[in-house]
Amino acid sequence: MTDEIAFYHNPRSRSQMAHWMLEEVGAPYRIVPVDFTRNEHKAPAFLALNPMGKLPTIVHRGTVVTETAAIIAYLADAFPKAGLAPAPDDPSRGTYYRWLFFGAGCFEPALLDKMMKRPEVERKSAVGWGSYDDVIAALKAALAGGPYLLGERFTAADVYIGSELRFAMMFGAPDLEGERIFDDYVARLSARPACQRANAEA
Ligand SMILES: N[C@@H](CCC(=O)N[C@@H](CS)C(=O)NCC(=O)O)C(=O)O
Repeated sequence: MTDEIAFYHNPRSRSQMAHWMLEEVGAPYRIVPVDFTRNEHKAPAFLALNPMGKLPTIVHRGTVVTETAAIIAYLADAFPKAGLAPAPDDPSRGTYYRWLFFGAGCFEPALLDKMMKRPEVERKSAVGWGSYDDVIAALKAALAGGPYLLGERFTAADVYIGSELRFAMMFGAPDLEGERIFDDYVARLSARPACQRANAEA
């Protein structure tokens, strides 16, 4: 069975985050371009892989992986030589999981609320991400010890959270611009050769 990853990709999408991760781990991969304007992501062949009709999607050793955070975490484990995930018995694995899941379960929905101008719910205790302000404050606190989410160690959690932050700042999400801690973090991540290689095509 080939070790090459089939990477279903459109540079104008979240698959850009997976692209950076593929470059970080040095995985052998082949891009399968998906043209949104031609609705290729809703074609039966693609829906058979990902019934959501969404990117990113990868196929590795016969297994389909979808969901950006899952793909990033999967690649960190599948290519351990890159050292981008703490070992399962390393206590910092907990911190690592924490921020990966925070990215998918809190940061993304809070960000989309803001960007789509959805009104904040009155009972933030009943909403998993509380509020945009709480999420941003939590991220700020997490990065205070820097330079990365796990302190001195760069991990796949930085690829995911960092990609979301880059995206949020690019689109002018509130309370991020001019915040030294976010500016420095994103600049640090953007300087990584793997990030630059992935972004070269975008
Ligand atoms: N929960 C998914 C969301 C993926 C997603 O929404 N991808 C967008 C591109 S950024 C997409 O493929 N949209 C095409 C569509 O839904 O028609 C993830 O985290 O990967």
